[in-house]
Amino acid sequence: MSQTIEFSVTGMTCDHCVHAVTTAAKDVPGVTDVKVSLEDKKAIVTGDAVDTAKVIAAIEEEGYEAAVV
Ligand code: 9UX
Repeated sequence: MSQTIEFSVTGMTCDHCVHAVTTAAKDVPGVTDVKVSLEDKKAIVTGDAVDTAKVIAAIEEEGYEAAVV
């Protein structure tokens, strides 16, 4: 079943940051869609059986802080 998970993401200051976070989250198994908002400091991740810890780890590997909202 498809799920949508909201993450807070801190440290993004430009569109390149948004792109880095988006591509990192999209590489996590099960993720089908990622919408990152620089203004809201959020990442909305959609997918099936998504491991939230893996999403957070992928985002933090890029140098940003993430947490499930
Ligand atoms: Mo967003 Mo950066 O730039 O070095 S990717 S601030």
